[in-house]
Amino acid sequence: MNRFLCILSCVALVACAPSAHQAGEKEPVHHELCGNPIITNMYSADPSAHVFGDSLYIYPSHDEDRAVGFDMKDYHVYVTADMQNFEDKGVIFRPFEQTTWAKSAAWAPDCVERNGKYYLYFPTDQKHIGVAVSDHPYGPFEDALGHPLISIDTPGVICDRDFIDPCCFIDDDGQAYLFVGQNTCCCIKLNEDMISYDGEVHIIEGLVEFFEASWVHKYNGKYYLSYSNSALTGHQPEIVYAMADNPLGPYDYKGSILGPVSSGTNHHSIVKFGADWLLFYHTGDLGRQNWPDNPVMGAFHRSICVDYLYYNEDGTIKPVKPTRDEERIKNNTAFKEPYELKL
Ligand code: FUB
Repeated sequence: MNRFLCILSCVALVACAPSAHQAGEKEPVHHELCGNPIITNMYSADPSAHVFGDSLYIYPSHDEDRAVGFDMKDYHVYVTADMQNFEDKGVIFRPFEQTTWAKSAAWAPDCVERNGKYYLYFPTDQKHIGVAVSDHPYGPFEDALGHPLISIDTPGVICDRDFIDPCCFIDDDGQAYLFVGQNTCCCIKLNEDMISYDGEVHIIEGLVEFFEASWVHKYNGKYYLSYSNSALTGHQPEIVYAMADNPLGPYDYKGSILGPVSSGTNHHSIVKFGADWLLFYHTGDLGRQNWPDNPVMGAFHRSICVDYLYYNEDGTIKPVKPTRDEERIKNNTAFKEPYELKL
């Protein structure tokens, strides 16, 4: 080949080489974060964050103002396109009013999208997991089954404490998994309809000091199961994680992502939004600010935070250093006057 032809073919090769983002595809956007906590209009905990379309949705638990204990009755959703403004879309589901069977403890939920429908998995009564469905990510949701999807006494379930904290993960091949439980991490493979499963309960192996708050995500072909470790072993719970080649494991324990937070309980989610990987979690900072004479109120008046999450070259996760914005804490409106604490 003469020199001219050689240069020409090199130029053609470069021009035809696929770029990281093909023509027409949008370059992922980097979002600046607004400061923690991100939700300050009410108390919110157990953030389950998902990207649907161009927006990020957060499905938290709703800690009631002035509650003494975990008093949660309904679910809100928050939506953002820019990580600066979080719109409260209001109540999307009330399990005690909208089901015939749920009576108490509407704790940490999760929500996923499949074939244009949205499925809200919610725990109640510390023993049931229900599923509600909607045509929109912001509801309204309706009980899909008229009974729980799975309960603590379902054959195959191993649970010696609360049967709570559902986390739904949909793999690239379309198989959906629901992880759930305290002390033991159980998992069921959901059917295509997302409201039934194949009957088998899998017990996840390889987790160290698993307590609660399981969350599964995928990065570079590997599965990451992160969770809150046990408060019963003499330390405050941390968010730790393990990695596997298969969603059902066995998992290989890796270590801590987030240290103890000011609320006692630790509960998180991990999601990629635009160019950034994000760790959502909660703290008791608003509760502590609003109940200065009673620091335990931070445990029941939590609020959602977010920080960037980074990976090492080998795929392990770098520990996250939580950030805190004093102005946002001071100016919160979650605390509703007049102050009347009934202990
Ligand atoms: O919010 C109530 C419970 O506290 C959740 O289910 C646990 O994960 C812990 O955050």
